[in-house]
Amino acid sequence: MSKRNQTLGEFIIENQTSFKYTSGELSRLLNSIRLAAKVVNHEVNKAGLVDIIGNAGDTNIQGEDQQKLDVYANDKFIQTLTKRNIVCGIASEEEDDFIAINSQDENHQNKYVVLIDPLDGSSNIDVNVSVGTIFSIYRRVTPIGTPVKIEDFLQKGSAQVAAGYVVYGTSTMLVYTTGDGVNGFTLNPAIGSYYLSHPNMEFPEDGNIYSVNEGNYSDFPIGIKKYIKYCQQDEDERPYTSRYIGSLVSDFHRNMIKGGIYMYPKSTKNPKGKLRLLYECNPMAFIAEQAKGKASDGFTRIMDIQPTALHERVPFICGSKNMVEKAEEFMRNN
Ligand code: AHM
Ligand code: MG
Repeated sequence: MSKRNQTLGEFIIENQTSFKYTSGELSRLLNSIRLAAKVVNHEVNKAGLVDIIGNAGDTNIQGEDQQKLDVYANDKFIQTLTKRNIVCGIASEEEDDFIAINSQDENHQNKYVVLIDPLDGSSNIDVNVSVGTIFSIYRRVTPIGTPVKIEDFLQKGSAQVAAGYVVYGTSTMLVYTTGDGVNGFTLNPAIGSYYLSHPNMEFPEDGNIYSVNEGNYSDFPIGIKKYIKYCQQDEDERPYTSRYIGSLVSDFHRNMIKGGIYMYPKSTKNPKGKLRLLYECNPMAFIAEQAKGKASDGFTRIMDIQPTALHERVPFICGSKNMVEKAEEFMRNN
């Protein structure tokens, strides 16, 4: 039973037995993410004070400039997960290829792989706007005790055993699911502990917020254009309100609490959409569905898409169930 004011550490231990593959390994893994997120949080909060903002000079596989905090967060999560010897592989949005981890345990018994977007929304870092970390956990499909292979990472989202995000906002929160609902924990920075502040989070079935980068409007598919016009009509509960932070985690988090829809459709500039199926869409889709919301590419359930490459992108529509279904209706009929 979840109790408010329970710490995340206590919650993980208490709920370990309700997890279907009952395993201390997943708990240890979640604990490592909790720890790395605390360290990254400290650095994110210092960003305005020290000269850590700005480009690190590297370009990632998507051809985007990496900022120093991206690099820092990437290193921190990889280090923590590698050193603690609890996963057999990691894939990161910031790394070209996956990392196979040689367990120091001679039997190589680790069975989980982690996919991570260490610092999402990074274009917001140097303007003091919220950013986030997104993670996704799968059981490997290749035999335990052998080096991980690409197929361990290219699994459908429906195979996820856990997913979550950290939002570095006005307060820092860690929100995650192991397939048994969604719970949110707020960091008390004075003590350094996360406390259960949002038990059993759920998207309202309907909402009145739509989040999309309307700067790309002229490029959007006709179904999305018409849906946006529908959101703006003065009828029934509409017009809806538009809110777009440009940080997926923050836009999602707000919509889950208040009711809303987030869309990153394809466009001429991003013919497959912008967001990555493995690092961004699948974990957010798992959380959304566990919170009674929905996630789709406009036609297909996100978690049913068979990934074919580590860094592939998909159009993403996610949020309150009735709103996503309405957007899908516009996509189908146009
Ligand atoms: P990133 O992984 O490079 O940070 O990009 C992902 C971000 C999302 O957080 C956000 O929703 C979206 O990109 C914003 O894109 P845009 O600036 O094109 O609206
Ligand atoms: Mg990202």
